[in-house]
Amino acid sequence: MGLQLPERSAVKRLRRVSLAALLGLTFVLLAGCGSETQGERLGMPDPVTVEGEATLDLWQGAWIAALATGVVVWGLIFYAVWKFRRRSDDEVPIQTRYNLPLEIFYTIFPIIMVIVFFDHTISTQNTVLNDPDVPVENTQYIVGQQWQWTFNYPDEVEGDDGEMVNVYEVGTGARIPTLHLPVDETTRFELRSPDVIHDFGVPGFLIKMDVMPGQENHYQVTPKTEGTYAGKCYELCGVYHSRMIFNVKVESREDYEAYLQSLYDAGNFSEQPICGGDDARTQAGLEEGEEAESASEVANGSGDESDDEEICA
Ligand SMILES: [Cu+2]
Repeated sequence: MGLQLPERSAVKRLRRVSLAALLGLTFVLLAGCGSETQGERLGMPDPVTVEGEATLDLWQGAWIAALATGVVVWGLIFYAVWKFRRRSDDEVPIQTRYNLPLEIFYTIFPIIMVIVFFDHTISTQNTVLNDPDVPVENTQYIVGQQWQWTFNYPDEVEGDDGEMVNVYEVGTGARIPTLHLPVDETTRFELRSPDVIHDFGVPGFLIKMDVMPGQENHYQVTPKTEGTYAGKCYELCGVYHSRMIFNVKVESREDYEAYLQSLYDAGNFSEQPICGGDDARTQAGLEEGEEAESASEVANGSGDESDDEEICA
């Protein structure tokens, strides 16, 4: 017995499927217009940085393109299923067919799509990693160490001897550190690790990046609004990985400078950015005295290093 569908119900079903596909496409296209809710952002958090908006555009654009392609493909599948169905028990539909224009289309079009996706990805990547049109106003050295973060602000505060010094905050398992950022200024994060791979990210930045020993990774953010945001390590980096949480405070330039000065006043300053705090390279299970030298001692001990890029090398 062959499959025979009553003509009328099949037509109705096709209409219903087409209508559903059209509604779906309309919803998706409209979703790109507002971006006020997480649904409209297709699951992305609300971007708090200029760079995050570029990432959101890429995300939404890619989904719209992918879903539009899906609708065309599904439409063609249903059309082919309907048009070339077996019409009677005695008939076997033609099994081979070719259509040269169609074959050229489905070969060339995906290639064009990949090129367009690639182009948009590269331009967004350039924006979030190092936009040549946007001058970097602040550089911060972010060190991920087992199992907390050290935030360095090099050459930001004038020391008592008139030299600009680096000020820093070291987080510990018991004290969650706060990274301070001036609003409406572009800050570049230089990511360093003295031990294992960590991953530095804040959901509202719409970017996270591995912090790898021996690798100088970086990205930049331009926060748009003042506020406090939560961040964490996104790479399972050891037994106390879950303690690698931190806060980000976006504030005015005056508050930012006052905070940096408070770090200096508290004695948290050095000539060069420090590579992790006292907890760095402290491994659970090691006997007392067997522990590796703290990374800050390592960094401070090699005080004649003048190149900032040497940090955690
Ligand atoms: Cu980590």
